[in-house]
Amino acid sequence: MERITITIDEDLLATVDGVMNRRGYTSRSEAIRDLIRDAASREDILSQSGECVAVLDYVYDHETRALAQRLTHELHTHHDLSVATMHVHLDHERCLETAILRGPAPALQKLSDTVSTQRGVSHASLHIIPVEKAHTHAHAPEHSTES
Ligand code: NI
Repeated sequence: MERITITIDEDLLATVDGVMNRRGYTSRSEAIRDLIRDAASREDILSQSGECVAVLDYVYDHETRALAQRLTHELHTHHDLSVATMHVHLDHERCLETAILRGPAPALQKLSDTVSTQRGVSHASLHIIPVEKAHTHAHAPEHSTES
């Protein structure tokens, strides 16, 4: 291992200490290493070219002008990436949506960015799962018209 010195502002350090206490790390170094590993594995997935599935969650204010239509429009524009969406009416103003997506990781990240940067959208989170085909196999042949 190598020892490095980093400069970090107090608020961010308080966040690191919070993570450390909640997750039971014994040192800041250990906590920071794991946080970097998390970020690195997300970056790794983004650099892969294979097929991925993803879960995109976000909360939005359905009273924000035309936001619901804009979000639906984005998913229709990318219907090739969009598998299904679940909508939950959280309260009088807010809706929670979970969209299941499928496609190349960079395209999924881009769609997620488009959704999460809309004004009125909060708590957006994207979880990408690589689904490389382990092997190929033949499915049952189609029904033959010959008898
Ligand atoms: Ni709703």
